[in-house]
Amino acid sequence: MTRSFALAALLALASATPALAHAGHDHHKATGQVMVMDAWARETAPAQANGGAFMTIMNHAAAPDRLISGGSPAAAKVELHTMSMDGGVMRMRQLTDGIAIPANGMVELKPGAMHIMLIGLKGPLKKGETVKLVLRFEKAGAVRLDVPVRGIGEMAAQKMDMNHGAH
Ligand SMILES: [Cu+2]
Repeated sequence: MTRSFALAALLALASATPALAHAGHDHHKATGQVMVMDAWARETAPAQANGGAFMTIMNHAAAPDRLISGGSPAAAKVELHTMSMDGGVMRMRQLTDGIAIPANGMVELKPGAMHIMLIGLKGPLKKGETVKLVLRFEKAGAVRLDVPVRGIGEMAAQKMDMNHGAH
């Protein structure tokens, strides 16, 4: 089951990615050219109030861009967070200045590091479903995503997908 799900997710990504890239080139040629790859959200327990979403954001433009905010119909609000060690304790804090995406560079949002937080979930994120997410960039504008929900046990499979996706 896990394997076929990972494959299905990979196929879904493969078909979704070119469309996104194309939209970026059509509408934002002169400003930002942002592409989101390998987006996924982690499944949540029924009582869990918040969820995390992770992805690789690439900026194909010669100028830096910045992820400034996000939104989702699945949550009351979307925040940009980071995690860091503070006196031996992992702490999460909001990145109120957004996340800089370097010119011709990429930023990886992943568990234990920078991530997107869905605050006030309207229901649990269920493995196999997708979550609608819009990311707003300073220059590239809004990027709309259908983010697949994955189980915690599928993180190894996700790593494999990412290697394949990047090359
Ligand atoms: Cu968070």
